[in-house]
Amino acid sequence: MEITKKKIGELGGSEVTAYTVKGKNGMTMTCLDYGCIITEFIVPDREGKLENIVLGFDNIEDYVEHSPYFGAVVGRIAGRIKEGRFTLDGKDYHMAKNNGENHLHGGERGLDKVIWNLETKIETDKAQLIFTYESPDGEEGYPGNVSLRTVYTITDQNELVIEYNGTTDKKTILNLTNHTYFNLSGNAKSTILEHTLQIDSDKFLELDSGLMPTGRLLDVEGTAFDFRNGRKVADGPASSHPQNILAGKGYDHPFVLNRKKQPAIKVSCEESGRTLEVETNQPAVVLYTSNQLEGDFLINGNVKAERYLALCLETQKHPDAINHPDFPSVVLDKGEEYYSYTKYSFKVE
Ligand code: G6D
Repeated sequence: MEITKKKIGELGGSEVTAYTVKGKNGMTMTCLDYGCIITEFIVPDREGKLENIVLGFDNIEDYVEHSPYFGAVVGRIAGRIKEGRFTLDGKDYHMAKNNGENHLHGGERGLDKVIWNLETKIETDKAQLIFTYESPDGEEGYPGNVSLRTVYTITDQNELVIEYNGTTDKKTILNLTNHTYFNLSGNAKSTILEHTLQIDSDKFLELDSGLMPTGRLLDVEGTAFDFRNGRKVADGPASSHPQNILAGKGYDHPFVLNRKKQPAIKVSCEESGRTLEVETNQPAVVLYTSNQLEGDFLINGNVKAERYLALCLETQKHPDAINHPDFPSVVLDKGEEYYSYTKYSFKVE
């Protein structure tokens, strides 16, 4: 393993640095201390061809101007909070409504838009990028001084493990995820519509027109949401199911993981032979198929932004859980530790 770094620009008077980790079996990952953003992820296809399988930019300005959370850690609360408000121990909190009438991905300046401290650790067959950030009490309207740690572990077995730790000095809410957009065809040469996706999930969360969970869990049986035995992503945009249509003709839904088998999720690309397997300790995963990825800008240097160019697998607790007592709790109290684990394994078939 080897790690190199280089300054790629400045934001708000602070330097932004890119770190590149190179494994011995072809995997190379580059990320920024800004938002822990994964900007490039190179893995081999079945012929050994090394290509990038994530959406990103090669400059910081494009991230600021165009990025829909490409590659970023999002939070303090991933997903939406209805009307940007919640009550904790009888106190009402009101936060930015940065997505229509709702709060999304930690607000106007969420964790994807701050510069984290970064230390590196290297061993023979793995390397770690250890990001830390002290989120002050009241940041984006969230209570508590929260100490955050994100660790990316990259191995010579072409795996990426993402772990989050969080502690607080007073009761708060916390639910982080990574918002990387994957496209296993390589260099986004095709959309993900022909990718095959498998998710070990019997239920998904019904969304309202604002993409907020209604609280109802819907059965995947007999719908385009049934990924238990594998299904082409294209089935979503082609589906007449009201939830596929409501999401902008695709998926933007939390799936409740059965947690009976690992990997919980598998993505396959017949064209390249690449596969991605996901294991996690989280109870849910939001599948987003880039239904809203449109705009007049280039991604990865030469790819025009277009819908269905990639898919996100945002492992997390259920969105808006603070307003749904029957969802797994996102409350973190003083003396408790928040911990989240997700492993991405890249293989070929
Ligand atoms: C859209 O609804 C989707 C979100 O799920 C996604 O995270 C965002 O675009 C990037 O708002």
